[in-house]
Order: sequence, then structure tokens, then C-alpha cells
Amino acid sequence: MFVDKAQITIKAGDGGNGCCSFRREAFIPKGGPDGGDGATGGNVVFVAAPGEQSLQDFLFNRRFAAKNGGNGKGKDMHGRNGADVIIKVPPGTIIRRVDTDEVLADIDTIDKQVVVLRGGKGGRGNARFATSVNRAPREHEPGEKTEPVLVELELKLIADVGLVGFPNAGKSTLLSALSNAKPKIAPYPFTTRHPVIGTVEMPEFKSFLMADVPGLLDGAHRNVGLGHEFLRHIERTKILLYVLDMAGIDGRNPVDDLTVLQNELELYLKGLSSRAVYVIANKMDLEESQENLKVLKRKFGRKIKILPISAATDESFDKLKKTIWEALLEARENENKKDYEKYAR
Ligand SMILES: Nc1nc2c(ncn2[C@@H]2O[C@H](COP(=O)(O)OP(=O)(O)OP(=O)(O)O)[C@@H](O)[C@H]2O)c(=O)[nH]1
Ligand SMILES: [Mg+2]
Repeated sequence: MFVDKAQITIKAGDGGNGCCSFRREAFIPKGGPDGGDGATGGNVVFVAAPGEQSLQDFLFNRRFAAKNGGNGKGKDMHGRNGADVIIKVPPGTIIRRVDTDEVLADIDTIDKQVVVLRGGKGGRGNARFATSVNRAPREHEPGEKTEPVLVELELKLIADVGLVGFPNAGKSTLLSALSNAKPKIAPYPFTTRHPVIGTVEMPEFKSFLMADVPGLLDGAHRNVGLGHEFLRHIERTKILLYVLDMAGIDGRNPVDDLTVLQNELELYLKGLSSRAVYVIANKMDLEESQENLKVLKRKFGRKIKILPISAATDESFDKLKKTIWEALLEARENENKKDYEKYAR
């Protein structure tokens, strides 16, 4: 099951209490204070779990607490620090407090690790309160208590390349042709009901991540069809590819389709359509496609590059992969440049 939102309760460990104790030894009637300090409670830590693509586990596991710090003891013994609780989430998970809406962490890379709640501090034992004037203090502190916090996890998958198209355009066929993912493929709309990410292998052990999201329709930004629920999974892609059914099998026209897709992206998030670098003109093995390609090229050829393919029958996709890869590298470079300019200013 694909789950991209979940609420869980997290709690850092309480600090341990400081101890009040006095040395008791044979022949030393009045030993000094020797109550040790309480220890720090454990932290709540979120880490990315590469390969994980759903928050499903959090439907069943909803409470996560770090261990409390140990109490101090006599003979100057400090408590033991409470163990952290490590929560593994899919890369792309945003963690937000439900009461204030504050974003506590954004696990946006595959190796990220964030301490979201810190454990309570331990209280000091009475040994620490001894002074030259007060040599037998009874004073000692309780450990700091922590409160449970309700947080919402929201997943916005992280992929380098996103496929955008109408239902039945062949997005899943293309993803399975290029990557290791095996999404369901079928001749009816809305076969894909949730995003699927595949790894596309390139020479020299390089690779990139490609996401297939459910088909868009006119009005998707208003939640028509499977709607914009899934558009947020392409928000974080570096580049987008439009996938068009050039044969217009469902009685649509690929030229209109492209216009609608561009609009839907813009209406959902301004500027999103500028991330689209290519139009993949799919199903070129079918006869009707040839004429439609001519029209598409005439109307859009100067604005965006069009790559005619047949995801179902082409034998080699090496050239297509290379083309996508190069566009991705360019997008990454532009992004770095932008970041650089931002800091240089
Ligand atoms: N002839 C031909 N059929 C194709 C081609 N690519 C995909 N198809 C067929 O088109 C149908 C839809 O393909 P999918 O890959 O499931 O399409 P999708 O875009 O993922 O569809 P949704 O998941 O419903 O949005 C399937 O029957 C595929 O076999 C192609 O290049 N040529
Ligand atoms: Mg599909």
C-alpha cells in the first residue's frame, strides 16, 4: 500500500534525577555527599532509509519514544544516558509539528540524519552542591521532563526525472523499459494509482532515479482524476518529461494533451512546467502517430524538443537514456550555479 501521509507521536527521553546520598563507610561517621547526577535522556532521530518509498509502516507503528536517562546513585555514580530512538523514513519525508505547523526536519537526501527532539537534561546530584560552607547539602535536582509531540510525516518522493502524461500514454511502459522498476501496465486509464520510482542504470556505475506518477487530466490541479495528490511527488524532480500517446487511442489529440499538461503543471505550481525538457512522443509504432507527429512538431517543435519513440517495441533505449542523462546533468549544473549566485550576492 502506498501511504504518503501519517501522524505519529514522538517523545525524547526524560533526564534522570540527581541523587541525594551521603558516604557511609566504617570508621567515617560523617561522610560527605556522594549523590551522582542523572543522565541525559535519549534523542529522537530521523534518518533516511534508501529504497523505502512509502510511509505505510507508520499506520501501525505510531509511537516512538527514546529511553529515559538513568537516575544518579550513591557513591557518585552517574546514571546511564538514555538510548536514542532512530526512526527510518523514506528519503523525501518532511516532519512537521501538528500543533504549530512548524517544520522540524526535511529528510531530503538519502544520507540525511536529523535530531528532531533532544533528550531532557539530567538533574545534578547533591555531591555537586557541596561548598566550603555547606558540606552536607541535601539539595539535588530532578531530571528535565520531556513532552510527547504529535508530528505529521509527509512524503514528497525524491526523483531526478519525473514522467508526466495523460492516463494510458505509456508512462509505466517507459519506466519499465528504462529502469529496474516493474510497474503494472495495462490498456486502461489509471492503472498506476501511486508513484513508482525506478533506478535507471548508466555506464560507469552511474544512475538516476525516475518517477512514474498517476496520469494527469484536465483539472488535475483541482483534484480531478487522481488529482494533485500525486503532483507533489514531482515537485522535487530536477527535470520532467512529457509522455504523449501519439496515436490518440483514447480519442484525444496529442497536441491538445501537451497544452493541457503544461497548464496543469503551471496551475499546480508556478514555474513547474519550465522543468519539462522533452516531449516523449510515444507509440510511434502505430500508424496514426505519424500524422500527429507532424502536427505536433509544427506547433511545438520550436519550443520544446520532441523525441519520437515506441516504449513497447523499441529495442534499444541507450540513446534515450543518454539524452535524459545529459539534460539531468545540465539541470543539476544550473541549479548549482543558481545556488552559487545566491551565496555570492
Ligand atoms: N502500440 C504501443 N502501445 C503502447 C506503447 N507504450 C505503451 N503502450 C500500451 O499502452 C497501454 C498503457 O500503457 P501504460 O504504460 O500502462 O500507460 P500509463 O501512462 O502508465 O497509464 P496510467 O498508469 O493509466 O496513467 C498499455 O496497453 C501499453 O501496452 C507503445 O509504444 N506502442
Ligand atoms: Mg501507469
